[in-house]
Formats: sequence, C-alpha cells, structure tokens
Amino acid sequence: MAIEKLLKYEQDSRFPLTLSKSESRLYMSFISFAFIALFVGGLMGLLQVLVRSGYYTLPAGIDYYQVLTVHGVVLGLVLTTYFIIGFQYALMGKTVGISDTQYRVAWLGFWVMTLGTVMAAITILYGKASVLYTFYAPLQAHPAFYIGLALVIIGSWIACFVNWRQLYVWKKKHPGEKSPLLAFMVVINMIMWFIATLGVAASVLLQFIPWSLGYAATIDVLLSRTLFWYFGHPLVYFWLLPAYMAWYAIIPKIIGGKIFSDSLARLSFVLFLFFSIPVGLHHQLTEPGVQTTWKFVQIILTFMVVVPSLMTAFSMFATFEISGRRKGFGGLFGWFVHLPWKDVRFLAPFVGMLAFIPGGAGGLINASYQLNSVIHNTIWVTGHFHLTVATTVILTFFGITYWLVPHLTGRKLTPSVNRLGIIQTICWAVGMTIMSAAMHIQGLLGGPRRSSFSEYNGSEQVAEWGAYQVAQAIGGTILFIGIVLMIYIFIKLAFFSPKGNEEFPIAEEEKDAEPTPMWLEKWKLWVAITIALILFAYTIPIMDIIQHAPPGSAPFAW
Ligand code: HAS
Ligand code: CU
Repeated sequence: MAIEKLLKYEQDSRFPLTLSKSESRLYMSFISFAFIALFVGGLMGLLQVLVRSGYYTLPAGIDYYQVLTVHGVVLGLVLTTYFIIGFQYALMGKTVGISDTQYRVAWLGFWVMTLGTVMAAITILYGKASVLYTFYAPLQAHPAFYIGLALVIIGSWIACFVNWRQLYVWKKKHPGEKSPLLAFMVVINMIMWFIATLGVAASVLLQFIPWSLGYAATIDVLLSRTLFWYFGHPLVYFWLLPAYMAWYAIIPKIIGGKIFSDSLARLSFVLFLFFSIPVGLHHQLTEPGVQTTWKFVQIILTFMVVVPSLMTAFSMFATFEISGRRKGFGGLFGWFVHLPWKDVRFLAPFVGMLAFIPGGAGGLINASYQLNSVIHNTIWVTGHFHLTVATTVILTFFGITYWLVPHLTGRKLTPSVNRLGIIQTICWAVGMTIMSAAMHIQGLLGGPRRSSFSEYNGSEQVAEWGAYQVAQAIGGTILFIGIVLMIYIFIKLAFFSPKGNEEFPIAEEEKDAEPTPMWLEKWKLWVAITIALILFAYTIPIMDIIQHAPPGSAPFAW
C-alpha cells in the first residue's frame, strides 16, 4: 500500500515535462563541474606534452606522474561522469519527468560524488596518489584516495537508482506504451554502469582500502588488474553511449530529419549491454597469469561489441541520406551537401563521428591478439583513446553543450557563439589530428606510453621519437587553445548570452516506420543474458587467478 501511495505521489508531482528552474540547477551543477574538470585536466595535458617534447621541465619539483594522474582522473573519470549524469538527467527530465523525491535523491548523489571527488583530488594534489587513472596495484595510494573513489561510485549508483525509478514511475503511468527512446537508452547505460562498477567497487573495498590502511600486508596484483578491467572496458562505453544517444535521437532533429529506426537504435543499445562487460581481458592480452583460451573467448566477445557500433554508423549514414533526399538533394553525394555545416550543434558531433572511423579501426587493431603485442603499452594506445574518448565523445558533448546549456539557463546560442564554436571544433580537429597521428606513429616505433621524457642513454631508437614528441607538443598546444575557447563559450552560454528559449532538439520517428516490437523492453531477460555472459567469460579466469595467486598474496584482505 505504501508503495502505491508513493507511486501516486510521484506521478502527480511535476508533470508535464517542462524543465523547472530547480531542475535546471541540478543538471547545470553536474555540467558546470565537468567544465571545471575540463580546464584543470586540459592544463595538465598541456604540461605533459611540453615535458615530453624534451624542451620543458616542470617547476617546483612537481612530479610528471602526479600531473599525469590529475589529467587522467579529472578528464577520464570526473569530467565524463559529471557531464554524462547531468546530460542523462536532462534527457530523463524531458522525456519521463522527475518527481520532487527523485529530485532530492539526485542532489544527494551529487554531493556524495562531489565529496568523494574532493577527497581523491586532495590526495593527488598532495602527491599521495600518483597511481594514474587506472590505479590498479602494485601502485599504492593514500587510503583517502580509495575512499574518495568509493564515494564517487556510490554517488553514481544513486543516479542509477533515480533514473531507473524515473522510468518505472512513467511506465506505471503509461501501461502498454513503449518507453521514450532516450529514457530507454539512459536506463541501459545505467544498468551497464551499475554492473560494471560492482567489479571495481569490490576491488576498492576488499583489496585497496584494507591494503592501503595496512590491514593487509600484500595484495593480489593480477586480481586487482582484472577487476579493474572488468570495469575499465564498459567504462569506455559508458562514455560512448551518451554520445550515441545524441547521434540517434538529437542529430536527426538538428539536420531536419527523423530517427531512421527506433528499433535499430534500441537493439544496438541492448547489444552494448550484453557485450560491453565480458571483454575486459582485451586490456590484459600480454598478462602472463591468464590462460590464452579465456583471452580468446573475450576477444571474440570484443568483436561482437563492434557490431552495435557498425549498426550506429549505418544508421547515421541512413539518416543523413534520407533527410537529404527528402529535401530534394539528388545525385551520389547531394545528400552530403545539405548537411548544416554552419551549425555547430551538428558540426562538432559530426567531426566526432569522423574521428571514430580511424578510432574504431584502431580499436580493432588493438583487439587483435598478435597486433596487440606490437602496440600494447606504447603511445599508440594513447593515440587511440584520444581519438575515441577525447574526440568522438568529447566533441559530441561539446555539440550537446551548445544547445543544452542555453536551454537550461534560459538563453540563446547566438550566431557569434556559433561561429566561435565552429572555430573551436576546427581547432580541436587540427590539434587532435596532429597529436594523435604523431602518437600512433611513435607507438609503432616503440615509444612507450605513461612515461616522462627520457633519452634512454642516447639509444638510437629513441632518436627517432623526438620529432613525434615535438609534433605532439604542437598538437597538444592547439588543443589547449581549443579548451580555453570552450571554457569561454561555456561561461558565455551559462551567464552572458541574451535571454531566449533555446530548443531541446529531440527527433521524431518516421511516420510510416514499423512499430517498435515490445520484446525490446524485456529488461529482466536482458539483464539475465548480460549476467550469464559475464559469468561465462570471467568465472574460470578469476577462479584461476585466485587459486594460483603467488604465495603470500591473499586475494582479498579478510
Ligand atoms: Fe578502445 C584501449 C579495443 C572503442 C577507449 N580504448 C583503450 C583505452 C581507452 C579506450 C581509454 O582490444 C586505454 C585504456 C588504458 O588506459 O590502458 N576500443 C577497442 C575496440 C573498440 C574500442 C575493439 N575505446 C573505444 C571507445 C573508447 C575507447 C569507443 C572510448 C570512448 N581499446 C581496445 C583495446 C585496447 C583499448 C584492445 C587495449 C589496448 C592495449 O593493449 O592496452 C570498438 O568499440 C570500436 C568499434 C568502432 C567502430 C567505428 C564505427 C564508426 C562510427 C562512425 C561512423 C561515422 C559517420 C560519419 C556516420 C568499428 C560509428 C561519417 C560520414 C561521412 C560522410 C564519411
Ligand atoms: Cu577496452
């Protein structure tokens, strides 16, 4: 009874779905935090490329690896998570609504995450946690770092619960209706995130916190790495899927078209849920303690997770072509011309899509066992993820910012900010092309990743790297200019643009589209298949790791 009462209460409050001022404040808090992170992390990136060029040393005894940790944690973990949660809340608020209770719980999540982030940030700044964004053993940080991380994870779980609840309440109110596409996508992403973070939470709580506090004398390094990558791969899709949400459901509206296929979009998200998690071993292909059979199994699953990205590429081409032809642009490439090149809301994500062609191809190379042994631990990998997350994903997030921020703050995207945005996008494309290409090539020449400048006693091979490191410094500097521009644009859109009513562009489905089959909403089945795949891919390797742990390294500290 109490539950029904609560449901009724939640249904009655705050519908229909116009964003209220307080909601906007919640979403903007997450997004603003992300932009602060962008500035701090970007500055660190600039310092890194300058140091690696060989022409600059860090002042005041600042350590390269401390800077590198700030860069990775702040951009890879903080910026992404805050932006994504803020954006996803905005999507949920717009499509299924948020009740007062959910709203309050969402704020609680924000503060728990923020407390954790501040704790972790302080330990890094004091030089007590130079363990890089991957933070697995044997590197050890101060306990406050791990406790901070645990709080960030718990805070993000609160966002999961709120998002699930939002859709649940909506569905109760709309029996028999399919859930709105964007809400469906957010819920999938948060289910994936929740299941994935269980691995890293186990490692943090059972291994790292006791070990860093001194309760456990040793740690099982391989187990910590494996639990990290169980989380670390789906982490990259947690970044990618919000970009895909915009590609599937928002870009069509911006280019004056319709969603190509609602069913295809949902199916691709379901496939991401299945195949994102049981693939973490593709980050451990050179790991001696894991059997080849299980690496092979997880590589096959890795190639499965490529399928929904190919479906997405297909769907994007179809959207572009159909809307172009409908506007009367004929010929082989006529549809290409019609795209709104001067609208930064389109251009920025489009450049992101382009970057994903070499970025995704690089991923396939990484996932191929023999080729992985050529590129693993070289700066090629850094080149790969600067194309994927730092271009495809982040340019899409910038593309979202141009309309979402003025929408939330009751302002307008003016032509002059639009123009500045186009310059920003070009800056990013140029800087990243130079930096990432140089990283890929230097990686093929054996240049290591995660390493400060060194001449390695004047080795001949190292002499080949110098020019590429200088090129990375040039590209990185252009990127930093792009970051400063973007921060300026964000501040302008949030506080100074003229008042107005910027559109929240959500595309409609094609009118004559086949109805989306209801089986796509079999949530319990999807979760069951996901868990089955994870158990299949991970049970035996993890049992092996625990059973064959080196003497003296207890798997868990109990
Ligand atoms: Fe990756 C390492 C394999 C995708 C991020 N990856 C990393 C790391 C990061 C990362 C951060 O198998 C480093 C981790 C660390 O610190 O050690 N990756 C893959 C594979 C894919 C892939 C198979 N990665 C991503 C995405 C990321 C990301 C997405 C972030 C967002 N990656 C690996 C492997 C490693 C790895 C190994 C370990 C390497 C090692 O040894 O350490 C796939 O998901 C890629 C599939 C994508 C495609 C592209 C589809 C193209 C589309 C665009 C269409 C364009 C249009 C516009 C429509 C097949 C959708 C064009 C229009 C015109 C008109 C032309
Ligand atoms: Cu991966």
